[in-house]
Amino acid sequence: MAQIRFDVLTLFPEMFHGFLSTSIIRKAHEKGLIETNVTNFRQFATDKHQTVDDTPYGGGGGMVLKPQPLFDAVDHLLQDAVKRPPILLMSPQGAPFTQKKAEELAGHSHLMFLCGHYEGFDERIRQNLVTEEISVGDFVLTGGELPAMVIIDSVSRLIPGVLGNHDSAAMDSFSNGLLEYPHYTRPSEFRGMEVPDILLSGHHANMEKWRREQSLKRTWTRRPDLLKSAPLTEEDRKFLRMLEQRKRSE
Ligand code: 4G0
Repeated sequence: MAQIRFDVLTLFPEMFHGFLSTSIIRKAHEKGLIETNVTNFRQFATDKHQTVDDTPYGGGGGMVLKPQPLFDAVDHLLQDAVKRPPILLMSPQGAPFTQKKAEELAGHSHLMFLCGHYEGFDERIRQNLVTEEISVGDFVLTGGELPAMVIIDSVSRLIPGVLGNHDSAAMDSFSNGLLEYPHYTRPSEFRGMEVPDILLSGHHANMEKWRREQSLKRTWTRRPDLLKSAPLTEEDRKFLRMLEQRKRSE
């Protein structure tokens, strides 16, 4: 049995084909670590035109996604399920998706994603089917498919065995609450651009100190909001105070 199963409900299943057949996600499937099932909920429409939307009560423009095809699709997918998974609605009005949320979702054995291309979802879908409404950022897309792929990708890489030891999830940005330090590889000089001397010194403690300070400096410059919740040592705080002083005196 896979570590985690992703069920996706969408009107555009083809959008997932490239994603699911590529690189790390494909390998995770081949290793049996993750399982993804993409369903076109149009197949649960009951009329001969396979209608999934209708005009809104109260008038006004646009179309609203009918509740019946989605409720029936979820019932069908969960008929043999022992417990109900989180049912996530991809929406710009949702709670912000974060690394912390990815870690929480990675603790489940089953997740279900509802993707729409509609301004309007019948409110009963939200209130009685969906357990969480999630947004991947403050922007609007033509549909919830890309956000669902974003979440599936970020959750999958947290499943043990999906990433090689090499790029393990414990190593990256956010795992220590800070942005990453700059990386360099050979050559030590390229078109006149040099690698910082300290990284060529071989002095392990100095290199670690430099990396920590670069992380702190980058976070301070680009994402000062992250410093409020990052675990910082007294030495980190001292370095940040120095950056503040230096800024005030320039
Ligand atoms: C408008 C998610 C658009 C409303 C979905 C869905 C961006 C995001 C869409 C809905 C999306 C995001 C109420 C389901 C589809 N665009 N930022 N487009 N509802 O995560």
